[in-house]
Amino acid sequence: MASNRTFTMLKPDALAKGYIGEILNQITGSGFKIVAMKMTQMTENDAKTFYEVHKERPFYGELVDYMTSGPIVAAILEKENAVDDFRTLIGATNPEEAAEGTIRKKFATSISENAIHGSDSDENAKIEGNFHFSGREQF
Ligand code: FUP
Repeated sequence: MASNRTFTMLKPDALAKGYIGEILNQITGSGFKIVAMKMTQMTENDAKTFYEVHKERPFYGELVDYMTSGPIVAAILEKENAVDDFRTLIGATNPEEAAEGTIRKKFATSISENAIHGSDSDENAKIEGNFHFSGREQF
């Protein structure tokens, strides 16, 4: 059964450019309800753990450095078919390949500084949401 929740992070480049409001507006305007949210900064250990699946990839070190370089906004979002619909809303990993109107097309800098994260499965949405939020921070 498909879950109705996904997890997102507005990444350091999006915050540095002042896009929090516009991005959240697009998310809620697309039918997602925010059920958990915080502004925080990941430690090196946090980022290494969060992105552990990528640890053998050549960009892993750069990814960890980037994700710890400034604050992020983490959130859990609720909507029917949340994981897939949110992946559609944010667009392809590489903003040059992202569809017109998607969040990455509009706000991302590059494939590594790509403005926003969206979970890729229901299972990962749960793991990632619980990584950032305790039970009583999830509404
Ligand atoms: P996505 O699911 O679209 O966030 O993409 P991936 O899980 O494949 O990658 C996670 C993050 O690694 C991306 F958001 C940015 C970074 N990355 C790179 O820096 N270079 C790459 O070639 C691929 C991913």
